Amino acid sequence: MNIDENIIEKTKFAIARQFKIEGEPVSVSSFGSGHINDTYKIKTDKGKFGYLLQRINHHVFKNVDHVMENIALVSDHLHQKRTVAKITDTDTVLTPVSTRDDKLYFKDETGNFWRVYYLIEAKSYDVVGNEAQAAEVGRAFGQFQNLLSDLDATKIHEVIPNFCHIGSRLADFYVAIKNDAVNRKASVQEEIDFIVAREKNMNTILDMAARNEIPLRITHNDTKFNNVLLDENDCAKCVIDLDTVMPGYVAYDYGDAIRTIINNAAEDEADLSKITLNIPLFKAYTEGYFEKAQKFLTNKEVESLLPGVLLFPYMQAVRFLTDYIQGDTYYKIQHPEHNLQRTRAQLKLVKEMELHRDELKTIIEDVAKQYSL
Ligand code: ADP
Ligand code: GN1
Ligand code: MG
Repeated sequence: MNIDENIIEKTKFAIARQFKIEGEPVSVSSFGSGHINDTYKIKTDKGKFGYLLQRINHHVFKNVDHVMENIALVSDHLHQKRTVAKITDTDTVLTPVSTRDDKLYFKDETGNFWRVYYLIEAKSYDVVGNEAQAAEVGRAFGQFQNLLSDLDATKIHEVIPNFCHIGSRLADFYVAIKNDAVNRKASVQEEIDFIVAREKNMNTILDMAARNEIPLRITHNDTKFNNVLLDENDCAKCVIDLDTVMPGYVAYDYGDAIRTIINNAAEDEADLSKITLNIPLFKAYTEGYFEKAQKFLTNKEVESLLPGVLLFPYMQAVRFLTDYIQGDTYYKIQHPEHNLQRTRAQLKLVKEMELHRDELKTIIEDVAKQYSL
């Protein structure tokens, strides 16, 4: 345990007490497998709620006020919409708990930022188990976008500018290569060449946007499978991880979700032969997604979905490799070569997508046709 972790360990209980939680915290334990924030489950000695404490990664989210304002706005909007529309599904809304002095986060004396959510008794999975789960997560993200489609986008802060902008991600990649801060460039030339060779094919969504063919909506921007909680019957309970809710294109959310749904292996699988496409899961997610998203999708947005699918494993590889080349400063890693292993896994996914491109296109078109899109 380093000094930083030691301080956190000692102060977690005190931090939990800063929030309006019922009862006294009796245990605070590490939780989840996110790559960005530090997450802890809090148990208390009384009350009907459990809580989730998070240390917000303020190196990634530089303006914590903006992050929390976005989350509160989205959470309130989702609560309101569900009441007005009398939505009685079993799913629920991610809800922050405020501090005893009515703030959305607590800043400790060492400069760390903390927040608390009500704990939702449900599970997240890194790899999809079956088609029912894929369809349910498709419905959850479709419904999420649908319920946010009338939220005033000007009220949302762009917490990480150009978060899904491939041009910007590639620019960062080239800066990392140029600086070669930890002398790793020479060892990843094959991966660099692979990325450079495909650069020109990755602008479809930005080109469509530049021609005003697709609208800017409010999107989640981190739609990996483990950002939806499922209950014991595999029903979606809640879309979580609202840190990156920002204006974006629906193809971004669809593409990032498919990146984790369609992969027969984990995002960071070391054995590349295991990274193959699970087409039935792809179809199930697409059907679930359209069930909810057909309410607002335009024909051009439907056309943008396949480019989104091809873009996201590529962009994720660019991001992981950039981090590897610059010395692992962004994502949490479990071992020194983790970001390279993640890069290789995502590049294998790109290759698989390229091979099955036509098959994927036909499935999207067939599902869209059912809704005359
Ligand atoms: P990160 O940005 O690091 O991915 P998340 O907000 O996604 O952080 O949280 C990490 C994990 O914590 C999630 O994958 C999920 O398992 C769990 N989690 C997050 N929010 C809740 C919640 N309100 N209730 C229950 N579990 C949650
Ligand atoms: C991060 O926070 P988490 O683990 O859900 C990242 C996403 C990446 C993802 C790759 C703020 O998501 O953009 O797609 O890792 N979040 C941020 O697993 O950068
Ligand atoms: Mg997450």
